[in-house]
Amino acid sequence: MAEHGSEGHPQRRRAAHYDGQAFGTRAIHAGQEPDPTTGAVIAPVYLNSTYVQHGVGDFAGYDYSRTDNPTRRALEIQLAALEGGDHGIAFASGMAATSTVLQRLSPGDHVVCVNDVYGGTFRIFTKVLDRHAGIEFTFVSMRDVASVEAAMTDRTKLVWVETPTNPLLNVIDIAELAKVAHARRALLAVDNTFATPYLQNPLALGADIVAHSMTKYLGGHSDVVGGALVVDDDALAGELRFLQNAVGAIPGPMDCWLVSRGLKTLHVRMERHCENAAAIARMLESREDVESVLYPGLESHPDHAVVQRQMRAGGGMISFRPAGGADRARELCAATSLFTLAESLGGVESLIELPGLMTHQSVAGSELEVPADLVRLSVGIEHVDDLVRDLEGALDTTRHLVEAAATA
Ligand code: P1T
Repeated sequence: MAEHGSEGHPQRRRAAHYDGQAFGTRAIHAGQEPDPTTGAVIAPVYLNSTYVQHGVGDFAGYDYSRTDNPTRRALEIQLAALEGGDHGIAFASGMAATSTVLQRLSPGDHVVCVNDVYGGTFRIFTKVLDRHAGIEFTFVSMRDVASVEAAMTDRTKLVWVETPTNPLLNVIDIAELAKVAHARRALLAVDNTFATPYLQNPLALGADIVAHSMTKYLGGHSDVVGGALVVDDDALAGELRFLQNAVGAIPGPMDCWLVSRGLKTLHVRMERHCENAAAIARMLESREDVESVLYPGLESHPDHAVVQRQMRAGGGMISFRPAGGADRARELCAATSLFTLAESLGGVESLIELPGLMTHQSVAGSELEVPADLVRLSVGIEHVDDLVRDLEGALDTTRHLVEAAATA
């Protein structure tokens, strides 16, 4: 079995071939050429685990599907072309992609991580990788890069950031962070799940690794779990591809095909996610019974200047704290009808959740604990008037809890 995936399907072009094409064109065409044997316009789902060898070691680019599979390879080229990198590497989940980046490190190595991350990322760093791999983690606010500089040591090999962060939607300056990481010879990895390559391209801003949960906007329809890494550097890609094959946390061909299909409409979906979210954020901000609204597209967002430099729009995620405290926040999550109460994000349908008790339960009691009254919205692409009406209705029906909290 080959150690590394072969660098290409004989008929398939590399991601760089699509340089110069606009985002929407790359989304639809990169890696998605018609099938060379049948002419099928849509790249087929290659549901096979192994490939014929005409003599020992004599095969047409693929030998075993953990190592490489044409449907997965088509997706990996599409991902690379959208992030503007040379190499896309797909995984079975966002967490599998994240842990693969950390598997490059050795006991005693140190990682500086932003102090607001997806609860599962915090969990694998502090409950798995520190104990089993002996990697040390320091969590710091990265809104001021001086605190990142101060946290770095001679053992720091990696800086890990999400931006916008989950769930507080802080926006971190990627270009500044890259300078700080590189000054100490550390790599910068950016989890770009919330922004997507349509809104933000970390490699172009100096990052070394882009990580994704493809479960979210990339797949876009809440019907598949997957993860991805995109890098430019050939040697780094070789290491990550080695781990992809050696560890084996790969996505199946059907899952790859679903994400490829989702990616073809990413640009169209993101436009509507952003428009809808901006309108909803403005509505929430105008209400007296909402205490604060966190949305990168609002001028009131504390990192708005960074947003304007590095993002094309504010994205589809909003967090807010209603007046009335945790009791009202909890009631509110159950009072909407179009916004479905569920974990995850990035699908065409709108979701609502309470991070403190749901997606971020694993940070409870830690320095990363999120406010108990924080409500998170993943704004979908339904008609905005219906979404606004749904949320206004839920705010109105739970308003009595504002007075109840005040007199308690
Ligand atoms: O669920 P998975 O595909 O393994 O992705 C993990 C992950 C990684 N990075 C970010 C920024 C994420 O938000 C996630 C998953 N997040 C949720 C399930 C959530 O509801 O926030």
